[in-house]
Amino acid sequence: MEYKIQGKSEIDNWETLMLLYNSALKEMGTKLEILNDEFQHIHQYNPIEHIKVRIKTSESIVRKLKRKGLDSTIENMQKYVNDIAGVRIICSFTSDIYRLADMITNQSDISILDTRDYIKNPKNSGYKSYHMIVTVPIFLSDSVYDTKVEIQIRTVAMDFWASLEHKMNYKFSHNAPDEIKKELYDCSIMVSDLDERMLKLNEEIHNLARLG
Ligand code: 0O2
Repeated sequence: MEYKIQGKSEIDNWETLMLLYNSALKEMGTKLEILNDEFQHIHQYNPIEHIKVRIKTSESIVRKLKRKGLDSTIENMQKYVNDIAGVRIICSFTSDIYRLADMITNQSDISILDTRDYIKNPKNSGYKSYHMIVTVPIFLSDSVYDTKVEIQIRTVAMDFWASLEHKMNYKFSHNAPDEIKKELYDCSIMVSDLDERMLKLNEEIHNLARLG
């Protein structure tokens, strides 16, 4: 997907680029905190367990561009690397994921560029998560820049699985033995099962507590 930071003037240096992405993470972090607080205020519970933010390292940005057959220019970074600024939101239940995605979509200053539902359509590895590529406006002294952020929303169980799979790929340089990949895939089925059962259980607890 091709997208360039939209602003009055071109971004042509690394420092300004990083300033924008760091600011976009701060903006998104504040927005999410407010949504979580409002949800707590109305429904007496927090849909967000915790939030992790990160800026992709320069090495990782260069690697991604190389993989796509592109030169490491500031322009290509803005256009083709969607996850330089990344926010990971961890929830308790799958229903919270879709609730949060809707709340983010409803923010009038956020534009949704792309969504990928790896929960309804998991990757072959078993990877599950809900991904959104959004832009958030960053107001500098003389310009406004719509800056891209990748948001990954997943349950605690999905996050646990993805961390181990990430570690496996790192340790084996994406060449893990088949039996380990198979075992991890089986675990991803257990993760889906656990998420489904915990959601049902939560609903039952909620209903019983309301009656009693
Ligand atoms: P890192 O080290 O986390 O930054 P695209 O260029 O948009 O076509 P892209 O960016 O690979 O392709 O999109 P995708 O598939 O939505 O993945 C974006 C990010 O999601 C990845 O960033 C990972 O963080 C995470 N992810 C995607 N697939 C997997 C997976 O199978 N296992 C795990 N553990 N994480 C995954 P990076 O840059 O690959 O990695």
